[in-house]
Amino acid sequence: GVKVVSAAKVSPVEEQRPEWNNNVEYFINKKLRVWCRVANGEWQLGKIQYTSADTSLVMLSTADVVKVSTEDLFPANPDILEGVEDLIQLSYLNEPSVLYNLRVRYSQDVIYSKAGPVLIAVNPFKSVQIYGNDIISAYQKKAVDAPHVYAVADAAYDEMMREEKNQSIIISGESGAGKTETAKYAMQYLAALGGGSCGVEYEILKTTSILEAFGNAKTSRNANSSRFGKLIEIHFSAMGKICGAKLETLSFDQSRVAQLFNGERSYHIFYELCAGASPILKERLKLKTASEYTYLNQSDCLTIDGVDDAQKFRKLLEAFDIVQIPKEHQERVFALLAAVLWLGNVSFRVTDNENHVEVVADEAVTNAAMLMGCNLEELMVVLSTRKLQAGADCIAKKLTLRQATDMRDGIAKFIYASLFDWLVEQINIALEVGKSISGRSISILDIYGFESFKNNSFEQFCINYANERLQQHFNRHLFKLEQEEYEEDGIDWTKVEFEDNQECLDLIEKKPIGLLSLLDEESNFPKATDLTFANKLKQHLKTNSCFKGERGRAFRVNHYAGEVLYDTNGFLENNRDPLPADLIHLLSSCDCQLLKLFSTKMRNKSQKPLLLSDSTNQTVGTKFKGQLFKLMNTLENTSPHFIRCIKPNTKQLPRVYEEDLVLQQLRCCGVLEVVRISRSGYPTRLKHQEFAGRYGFLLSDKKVSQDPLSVSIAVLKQYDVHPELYQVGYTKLYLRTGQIGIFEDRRKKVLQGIVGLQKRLRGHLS
Ligand code: AOV
Ligand code: MG
Repeated sequence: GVKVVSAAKVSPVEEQRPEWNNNVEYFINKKLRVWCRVANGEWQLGKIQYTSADTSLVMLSTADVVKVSTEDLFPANPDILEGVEDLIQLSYLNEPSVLYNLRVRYSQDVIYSKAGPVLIAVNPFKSVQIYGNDIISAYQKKAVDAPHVYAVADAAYDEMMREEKNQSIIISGESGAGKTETAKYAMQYLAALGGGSCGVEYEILKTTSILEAFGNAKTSRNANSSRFGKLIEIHFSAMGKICGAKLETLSFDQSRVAQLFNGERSYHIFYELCAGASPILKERLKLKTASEYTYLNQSDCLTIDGVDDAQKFRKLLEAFDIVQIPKEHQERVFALLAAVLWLGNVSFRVTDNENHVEVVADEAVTNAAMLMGCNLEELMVVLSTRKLQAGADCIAKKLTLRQATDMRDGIAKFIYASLFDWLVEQINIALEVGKSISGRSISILDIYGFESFKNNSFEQFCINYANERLQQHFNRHLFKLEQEEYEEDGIDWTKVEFEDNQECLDLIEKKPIGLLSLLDEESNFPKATDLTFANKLKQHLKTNSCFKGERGRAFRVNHYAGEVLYDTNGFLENNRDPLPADLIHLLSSCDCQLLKLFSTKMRNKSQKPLLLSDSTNQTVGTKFKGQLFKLMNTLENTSPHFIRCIKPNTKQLPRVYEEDLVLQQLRCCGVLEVVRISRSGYPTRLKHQEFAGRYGFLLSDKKVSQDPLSVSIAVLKQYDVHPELYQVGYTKLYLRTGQIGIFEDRRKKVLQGIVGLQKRLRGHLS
């Protein structure tokens, strides 16, 4: 994971030690409280009774006395610092103190805190009364400044208006930590602040319901888990009014359409359609209940507690209307969804002892063909044979059961993925930024959170890869840029080395020997299997310390947020995403306008038939990497505002705060390190010219040489500023928090004095 260590390679927590060691006696004498890790691993408050070299006796608040290793003791903060807003304010920055501070706030329903520049949001798993118009206007009027997602959105807006620079709000955290909800509140705030000119803000807010219906699903971690990543770029006019938006998505692995794990669901839209379609629509789509579709009933999970799918469907129809998706398009979308469901029910009959099959001509395939608007016979042929070119002849080869099932699922996944991409396009058309763009924008990033299940597939691999990239962006900004600036300017700064996650990214991205390249290479061998792929990885990647080969098809990756065990089962197949030419041909012959469109797009991407051995065809992994790079590039050109969502328990319950789980998340996202850097750093930086230009006139000794650096130093000397409070770099002056305010006051006073004097002089003369 990401560890930030000082030059002496001690952890940030141990950094507390030297100071603390001299202080143990002090803590005993003053009867000050300490944190002490008791036998079950919990942290408890107590007072040290006695200490020897490495063990201490501590009396807990329960009056029990325990003997603990001094290593398991940390200074506790005084009562007055209980539940501070910003972790920077803590006198003692250690893990138990940070955990306790967040817990105290959480127990009072205060879910937001700051860690220096980063907002921390702890998921309440219940509704808390801290949102809505009154609170929005309080933040807008700057009547409150408590940490809040509204405050972050407000700061981004102000900075955009003031500096005319594009902003981004980057939300990260594990699956179920609250990213998507937080993103919605941020959008709500911006809509309130910048809305009113053309009403496009309502459309923007409504796109969320559409995207969630098609892109979210119930997983074991989150009943409304985003299975795609999104970056919504909200554009503002020069007056600060919203004038449009642009959506960029990070595609998802569509295997969920055809295959589900127990307890999970497919995308919400399928259940919503089945539950909410009107009788007329149902009749037209030959729609049955969700329980009758193999794609939906295979996981024994059809409903979500507390969610009314039928009502959600009505909300979706409303959203479609607001975003101006025409009714006939809506109908086509529903027909294709029903077609996907019917495809899942298509079955095959084995015709010989080599497992070759033909399609069973039942209502499933009939309805699928009807809904796709294609010829039934042709669909049955495509589902059960493959055309091969043998010299000048074209022969049809029967597929085996496995191949035919893959083909069927492949068509379903292709239709669904194309539908999702098409919807995003339609939304972008509806929200299109007007011609009079000012170029000002705020982007909100909400992707899928880091995932580690018992069984991790290609889907988790892509998700975790995206999070790995995002983590690097975070590191770069908060650590690297900071540190580089100090170092370049020759500042004596307790060097902060950090292990960033470059090695893990190399493992995945490096060419030609990285996980993605090897996957593509192996995907090109028709004979390759999951096992040959796993062996290839083990052979080539063993030198990378983030990689660990396991027995059989498995391998481990040491991600910044923890180690994940992947099963290569399905990697090749999901990466290939093959669509044979005859299928594309079939789709282009369909009556359905959308399918025609999808097939043309597919054909344009590659002129050649899209078969396995076609290396010019982009694989899923490579396409994903391309999208991710594009997204990161958009983000690179903005000033980032970071929000870290924390999941307080795995049960999705309110009022439950599992310390280990919270600690692990704080550690892997480097919260303590951020605080440490912000505290020890010099947040104000001014070029010597700027400083000298603004405060140089304060000098009483006008004989100082004219170069800005000497002027700056002379000003500091004149006011006897303590050396601890500033540092002089080659090009800039670095000041501790608060110093610039003091100089501004001095400046103002002197200027007022001058103006007063001039007035008096003028009065005297007249
Ligand atoms: P995620 O986006 O981080 O997971 P969500 O934003 O979907 O997580 O949050 C999960 C659930 O937590 C929501 O459905 C709410 O029930 C609850 N929740 C989150 N934030 C709040 C809040 N501020 N107030 C009340 N309830 C909240 V994933 O998309 O799985 O990574 O891929
Ligand atoms: Mg989400």
